[in-house]
Amino acid sequence: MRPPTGRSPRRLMTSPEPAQDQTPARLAADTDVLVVGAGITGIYQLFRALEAGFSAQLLEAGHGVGGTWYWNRYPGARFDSESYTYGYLFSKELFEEWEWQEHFAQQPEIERYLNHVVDRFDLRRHMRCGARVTSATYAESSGRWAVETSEGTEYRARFLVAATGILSVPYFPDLPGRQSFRGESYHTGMWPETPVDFVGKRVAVIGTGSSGVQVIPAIAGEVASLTVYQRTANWCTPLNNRAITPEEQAQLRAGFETMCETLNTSPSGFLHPVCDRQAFDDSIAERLAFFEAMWDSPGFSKLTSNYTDLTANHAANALWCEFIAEKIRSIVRNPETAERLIPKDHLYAEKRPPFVTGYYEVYNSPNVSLVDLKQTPIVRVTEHGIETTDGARDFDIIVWGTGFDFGTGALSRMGIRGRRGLALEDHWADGPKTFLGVQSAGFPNFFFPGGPHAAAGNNPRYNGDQVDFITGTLVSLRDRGYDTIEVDPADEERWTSMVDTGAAASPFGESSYFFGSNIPGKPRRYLLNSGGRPKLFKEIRKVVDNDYEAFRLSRSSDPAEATA
Ligand code: NA7
Repeated sequence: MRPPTGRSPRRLMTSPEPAQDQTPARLAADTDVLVVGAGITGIYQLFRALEAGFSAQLLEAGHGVGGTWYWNRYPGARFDSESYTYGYLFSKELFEEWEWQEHFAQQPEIERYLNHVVDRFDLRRHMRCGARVTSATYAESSGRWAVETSEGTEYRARFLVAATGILSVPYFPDLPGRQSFRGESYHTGMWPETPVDFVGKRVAVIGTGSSGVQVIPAIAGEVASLTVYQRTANWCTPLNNRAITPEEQAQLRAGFETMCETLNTSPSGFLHPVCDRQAFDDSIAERLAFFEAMWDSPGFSKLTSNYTDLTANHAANALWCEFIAEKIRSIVRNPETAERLIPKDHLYAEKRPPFVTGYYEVYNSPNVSLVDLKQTPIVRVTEHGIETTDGARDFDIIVWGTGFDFGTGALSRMGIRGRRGLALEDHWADGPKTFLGVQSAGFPNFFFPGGPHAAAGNNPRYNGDQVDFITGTLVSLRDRGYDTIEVDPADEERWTSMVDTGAAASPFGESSYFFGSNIPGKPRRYLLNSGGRPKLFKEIRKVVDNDYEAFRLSRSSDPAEATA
């Protein structure tokens, strides 16, 4: 793949060159494509747009690139998808030259990788970090987006691509006194660049989702005391991470094409082999041996390679849960603590299952204790610590592993205004409405790859499909002299209905954040697409084959467009 280095971007036929003498003082850039977010999707979108010959810029709120992998720099943060299946696959050279150290890389390595990609493809000069988008307004007269940032600058673009992520707006529960705590307070999703010193400190961790259960074992050995505040126990299973051997590195390089093919035909974007049996096809002894093999298998294969009826058949799922419960009882020495760590209110994968390294083991340490918030809820945060119905404890540090406003959080907070000033957050007041998880009606030339409604599974794989689709669409528009594209409301309605009705087929229950249920007042709508990547692929192909009939294409010089 040829990097865009040194190419002079071709501008869209209708994009005027910014006239120097008319440029307002605050105008920082005027481009064909403006990308928001320097996460894995935004970096790829910037690369693709430049490669296709568009002028492009990227704005990022963080002071460095990486998105999720910039903000979530807490101790223990790492992939739970295999590193080589999560990274970019658009360039074989890149794949060959970057050797991941572990099957599930840790945050510092991931951040280094994304910085390497940015430099390798000479993207940094097209990026502006520390610039948070505060508003984005579509001007119908010019057919262009005007985007303002926290720096007080304005950017204009024909196409706006928000690659702002689905897990990028941290959620803090509205607990009385939260602001009054005088010690140090950190959210896992907004971790400071300067490392936090936990040594000898009294630490509280609130939340036992994927982030909480990663940070807990990572700091347990350093702190004076660690108190874990758990509201809902999760079905945690071992990540089974290990270093990638030199032989495996060679195999990965030699098998690149085959690996890509497997990933592209896997519904959820993993390499894990699919099981050929249902749970009750096996005898009790065979099932036990199979579950042991699952327990020892890497990451998400406990879901993707498990019995085919695991999530559809409650009896099958209950057997797997009982197996995990026995594992927890065998690891955690205090029987009461073990029972509190075993979920009683949901089956496996009804909530997003976390993967852990040494998690249950930490509860055997004398300096670690577990508070069950179902029995003794938090009453308030005090100046010195946390008070539950069982009394108060003092802390030096509180870690909030309390999750994110999933799917729509960032997009609803960016001040996006489409036709006739339509606010995206109003258009989505009852839940997101999208076509292919990339566009909404009433918001011409605005795309949001990696947003809600796309698929489910190994995120970069299907977010990459969306970026490829968007880039191909922009090229097609340019080739045919169009400069405006907007999805037909009927197709938005069709895709949104498909997502809503397909929610019943999702393994995730309504109590999972995939339905927005962790945010008070948020509409309970499914935010993924249970048709998965195959459905997304199929529909993208149909759109292209049918000459974009789901979209209205126009020229900004058309009178209808100018006055619409
Ligand atoms: P999650 O998975 O949403 O977990 C959030 C945790 O915070 C979860 O245990 C919640 O308990 C807990 N929580 C939320 N609100 C409260 C209050 N008010 N009191 C106590 N505990 C609370 O977020 P993560 O950051 O762990 O993981 C998000 C994704 O990042 C993950 O799925 C990966 O894709 C990476 P609850 O279950 O709601 O009872």
